Amino acid sequence: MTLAQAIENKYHRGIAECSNEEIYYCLLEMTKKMAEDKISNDGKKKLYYISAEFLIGKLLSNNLINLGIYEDIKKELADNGKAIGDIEEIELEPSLGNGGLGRLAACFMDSVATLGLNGDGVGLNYHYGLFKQVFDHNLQKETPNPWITDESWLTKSDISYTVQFGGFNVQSRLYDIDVVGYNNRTNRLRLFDIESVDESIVGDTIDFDKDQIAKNLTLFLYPDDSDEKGRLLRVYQQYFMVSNAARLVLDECVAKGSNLHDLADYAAIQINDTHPSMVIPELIRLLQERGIVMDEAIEIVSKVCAYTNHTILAEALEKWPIYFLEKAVPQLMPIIRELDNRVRQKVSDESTYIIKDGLVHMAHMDIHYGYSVNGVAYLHTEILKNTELNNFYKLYPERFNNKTNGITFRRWLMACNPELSAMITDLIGDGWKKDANELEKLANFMDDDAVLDRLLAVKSGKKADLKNYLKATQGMDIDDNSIYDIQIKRLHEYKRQQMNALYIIHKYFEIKEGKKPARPITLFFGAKAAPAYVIAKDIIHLILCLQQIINNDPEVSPYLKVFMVENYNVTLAEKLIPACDISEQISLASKEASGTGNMKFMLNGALTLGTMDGANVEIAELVGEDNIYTFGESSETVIARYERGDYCSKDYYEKDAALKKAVDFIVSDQVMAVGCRENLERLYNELLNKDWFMTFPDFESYVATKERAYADYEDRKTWAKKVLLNISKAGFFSSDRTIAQYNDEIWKLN
Ligand code: GPU
Repeated sequence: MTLAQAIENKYHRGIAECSNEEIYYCLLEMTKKMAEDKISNDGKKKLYYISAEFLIGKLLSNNLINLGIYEDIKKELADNGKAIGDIEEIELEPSLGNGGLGRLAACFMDSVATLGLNGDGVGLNYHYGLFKQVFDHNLQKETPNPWITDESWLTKSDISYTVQFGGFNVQSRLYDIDVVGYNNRTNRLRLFDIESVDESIVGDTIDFDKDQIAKNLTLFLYPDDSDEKGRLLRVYQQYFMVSNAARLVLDECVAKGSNLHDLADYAAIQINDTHPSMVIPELIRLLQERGIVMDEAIEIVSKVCAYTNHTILAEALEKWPIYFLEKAVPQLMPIIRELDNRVRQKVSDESTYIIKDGLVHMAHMDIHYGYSVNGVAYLHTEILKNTELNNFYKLYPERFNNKTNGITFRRWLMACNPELSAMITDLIGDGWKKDANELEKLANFMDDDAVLDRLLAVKSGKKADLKNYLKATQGMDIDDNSIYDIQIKRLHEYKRQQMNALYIIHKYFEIKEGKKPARPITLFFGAKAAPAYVIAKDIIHLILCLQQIINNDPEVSPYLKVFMVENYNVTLAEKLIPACDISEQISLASKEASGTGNMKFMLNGALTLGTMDGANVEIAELVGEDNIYTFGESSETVIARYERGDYCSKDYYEKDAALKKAVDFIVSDQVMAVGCRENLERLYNELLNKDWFMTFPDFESYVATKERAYADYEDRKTWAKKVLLNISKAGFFSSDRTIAQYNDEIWKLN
């Protein structure tokens, strides 16, 4: 059916006579129908990817591309005076994730379907998802972000379970979102909700009554966990997610012929970080309920569950107080105690016990009772094996493996950068869309001036697009002749947006002193800070203050501008990434497990300015040192310094005059005039007295390397060659490769 026919049937009018809303809802209906026709349950064994987050982004364009009808629809719309971009604007972005972990899960689901594998995602249907970020007086404010409309990608199913908590029950309801593979089958995202959810308890802020679990359970993603009630609510959410997931797994496997003893022939469960870890005791509990004895239940579950670790940050490794679990999920505690006792009987190393000092260590349970443990980049997995999880590695070396992250090229190239996609296809054909390694063929054009010119022209076009978009949506005045230097990711001290801010101050002083850059520079930021993460919010405050001071200074703004986009999300990422010249990946070495933004930028022709951390290490290896800007101390140096415990930020501050000047500016009258004393002084003191993520030792090499990148940018032809080389090497970072490895080495579907 053409769009015109669908519109005629629905509205009895032509496309040109319809509003953008009407067209959107018609396309939604039409696409959903086409996607559903491709739902398949083929394959005896099925993957269940359980995750608290699926940051799927808008779905219309992606689904049209994966169904192979994007170009036709775009043309039909254009013929009727409509732009597909305007129709896309109608869709609200589901905000079911925080950042990298959730976006990775979404890319993985796309690749699982695209590779024709039988696998669903299982998670929660948060009504307000992550908060919407608003800037007010240079401060982040959080407001609710409703995204569910009457007609949406969600389909209500008839699946519902009673989930038991300490003292009360709730009734669940499953909603599905189709996951359309690229020219392949449709799988599903299974999102559980509660029947008794009550949106009316949320007002204009993200505060709500945390005691009324049966009303609030699925309202927000990771509600504020700065207080005990918030953390307890998170336990309720996690159990609700896994109890539903476990029942879904068992019911589907039984329906397919499993007698439960052979569950591992029917199901593989991937535990996405520790948020779903309670699925292990819950499955054991349910198997016992269905007549299987404890010994065998443990054995079965241990052949089904595999765990992915996404961080070495100690504060992110979940440990729940026993009394939390006793209160929320008392039925699990006897099982967790039994699992711990069994570890105690066979293992002497107390550091690996599940229950210690009144806390339940979720990752420990996953490692003892899962059959696979993986990190998400080569360096990360090495650090897990040799340092963080070394005691476990010694017990179970065969369980540890690496799966370097990846991204789906459908969304992160074909959909967000059709101009670059078309250029690539003109040069090497469209085989790269199914086999990303074919991008290597671009290396044949390294000395072709016409190709290099076209590459630069595509980039200029995307820079102009971004300029226009941000002018229209956020009122920003951007010079598209400037270098676009972009840092977009969650705000966290280890990601070191504060170091970039110190660079900006440093540059501001240089310009004031008459040292003007060869070409104007625009620094973009996009980042949300967790509502309770005080210093992260102070860093946003500093950046917004700098934006106000610098952009309004007629001496400086012709050469340097700063823009922090409001409410950074997937939709904005899709506009920012194709326009980027320099990709900031400046985490403290050893702290960023992988990063995936780094891969998206590389694929879209930005050069990386980064530390040797996470997947940056693999990017550097692939492109070679001439085609990446690396700087800073190594992960070994950093880990050794933490072990010695002798880092003193003040020493660096006293020794480096440029650094001192930049840091002092934070509490200068000039910044105070546009900012809040409390926030700025707190940040200043934090840096001076702690600087836990060691920005000061890397500052000098960061500045020097950034300057070198800016200088290199002026040799446009050499720059274009580096860009082309980067794109040609990006194939490795396709999530199709990552998923093929998960399947070959962990899930073994088919
Ligand atoms: N990550 Br743990 C998150 O986004 N959220 C989390 O709660 C945890 C990890 C990220 C890592 O920080 C990032 O390095 C990685 O690329 C991403 O997960 C996907 O593995």
